[in-house]
Amino acid sequence: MGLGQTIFCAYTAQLMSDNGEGKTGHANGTGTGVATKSRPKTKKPGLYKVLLLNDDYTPMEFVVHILERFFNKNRDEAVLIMLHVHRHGIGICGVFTYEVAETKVAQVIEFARRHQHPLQCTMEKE
Ligand code: TYC
Repeated sequence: MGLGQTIFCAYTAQLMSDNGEGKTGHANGTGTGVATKSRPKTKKPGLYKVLLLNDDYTPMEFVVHILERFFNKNRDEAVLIMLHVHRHGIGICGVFTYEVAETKVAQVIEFARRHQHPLQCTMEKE
């Protein structure tokens, strides 16, 4: 399923012509019908926190850059999040739908790997 998923639930998708009473509808031959409706049923997507993990080697400035680049944080927000992770061991970068969170985690890990930093990132259901 994709993002912003909508499930259409046709809960009364029956037609009178199928109900054994003939095409006129009722067996008494009045030619009346029964109104039927399909109700679009929406389902909220599950949300996932993307978490950054502390380590002893990744430079603080690199983590700040990650938060600006992949999580659209301004400098001050990025520094606060980085320091929170540095002090507490783990911190939230953002909350996203499953596929977006998965993509962010992969982007962060790959970007860190390319720069030879051990920075780790994971996701967790809200
Ligand atoms: N602890 C690192 C240091 O002192 C900085 C750091 C912060 C690393 C946050 C990872 O997710 C992290 N250089």
